[in-house]
Amino acid sequence: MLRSIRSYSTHVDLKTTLQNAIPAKRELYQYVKKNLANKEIGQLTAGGTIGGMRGYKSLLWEASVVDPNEGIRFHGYTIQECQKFLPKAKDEINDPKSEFLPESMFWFLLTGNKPSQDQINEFSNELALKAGLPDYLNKILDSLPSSLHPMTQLSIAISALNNDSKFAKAYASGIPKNDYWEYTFEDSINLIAKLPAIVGKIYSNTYHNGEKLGELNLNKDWSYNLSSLLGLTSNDSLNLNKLNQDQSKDVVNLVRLYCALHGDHEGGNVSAHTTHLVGSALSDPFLSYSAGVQGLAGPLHGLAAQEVVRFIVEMNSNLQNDISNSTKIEEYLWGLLNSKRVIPGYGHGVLRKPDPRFEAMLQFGLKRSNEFANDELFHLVKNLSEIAPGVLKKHGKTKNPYPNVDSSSGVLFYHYGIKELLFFTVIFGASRSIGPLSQLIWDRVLGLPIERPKSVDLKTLAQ
Ligand code: CMX
Repeated sequence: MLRSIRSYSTHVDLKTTLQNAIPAKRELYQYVKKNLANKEIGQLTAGGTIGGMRGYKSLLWEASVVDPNEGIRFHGYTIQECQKFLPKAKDEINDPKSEFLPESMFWFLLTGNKPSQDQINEFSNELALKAGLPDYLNKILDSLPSSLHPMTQLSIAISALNNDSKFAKAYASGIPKNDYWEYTFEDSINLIAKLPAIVGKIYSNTYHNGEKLGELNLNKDWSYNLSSLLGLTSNDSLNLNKLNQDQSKDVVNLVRLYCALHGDHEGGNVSAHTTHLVGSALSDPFLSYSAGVQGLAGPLHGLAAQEVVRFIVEMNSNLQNDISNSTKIEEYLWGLLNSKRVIPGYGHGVLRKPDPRFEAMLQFGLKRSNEFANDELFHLVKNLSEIAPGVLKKHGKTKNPYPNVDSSSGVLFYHYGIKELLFFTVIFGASRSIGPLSQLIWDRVLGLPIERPKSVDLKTLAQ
């Protein structure tokens, strides 16, 4: 049963809802700062310092926590709970196959309050109104070679938007520290709003000669517009993959679920931590998140999304479509491990059980059993999730032999026709904005200081 969650009047917008939550949180921050500064919350060890700071509780992060065994909780709520109480698109409220919206998740992450349907309808509309790209950005994107990795293009586009940063301008004009959050908030909303158009343009420029693939629709939600600009909705002038009405509806819901679930995973992952670190120097949200995107582009983090699909496609071809043959699958995996390669989509820095985001994405396909009945890649991912943990356990190195978030989502997009491997992490990049940017706003509300941990050399550690 769902616990009760605060929700304010349906007429209060996101900024006011946030504003209402600020005094209590500022008071709590001051209390901790004044009274509990010396409270111990863990021990530092030489092993932790040379081992990527695993388990160091050294970052303030408000919206989510990852439990090693249960996975992500957003303000204490599981994925399934969020799926039940967060608002859907206004014209699909009663559709059981329709998923809740990433903008609902952003609202919840940022304020800790459940938004009403009216609030989300208005917020989706605000995002659509702010979605257009300035001319200079279109020109920058058009000037990039299509051979440039789409993640590099994404990072360039986001950092270029700092040309219009309200925070940077306000800071230069000397505003008081207590007001920083308001400009950070405006920049963050503008950035999130523009991501569908940026992502759509990168896709079109890189793979479709800059052709127009869809339209921004002011009456639709953020994910619908993102799907449309990727040429995935059946009403578009160019329905690239010739999806029928049901498939188009499904793929929009895939984008909704994927983006809502990939948005935040507490503070220590590379993209979130990098955004927070760069933002701690008072770099504006565009510069901060652009740095986060560069971290997401690493193969041990978000780029695993592309590596998983490459790996599944290659394994399927190697198995000659014999996807239920566990002996052959095990042999294939041992081949990888013996050549010192990792199994993409498996393992995690914190989790010690299968990632519930993996399960939720797998369920998306399983619920559409007719649609996915003949999709060998999807079924291979499922079979692999039952076989690979045993192999990794025997291999004996990986602390978490189970599938992570990147394991299942790529093949779902592949099914609906997004087959350009290098592009997968760009969708992750659009999604990941919502968690780190919510935290960046809180960083400015609380006035967190510049991050400056102490480093130590090996000689000192060896003493
Ligand atoms: N396949 C093979 N070996 C693996 C492995 C995997 N999937 N995951 C971990 N290992 C190995 C590590 O390489 C390490 O080996 P060495 O001791 O020789 O260096 C050993 O097991 C211990 O690693 P760990 O403590 O279990 O894992 P880390 O916290 O160091 O790394 C992660 C976590 C995700 C980088 C790692 O599991 C990995 O490389 N996985 C494959 C890539 C991937 O799926 N990344 C996506 C993660 C989700 C995301 O952030 O998007």
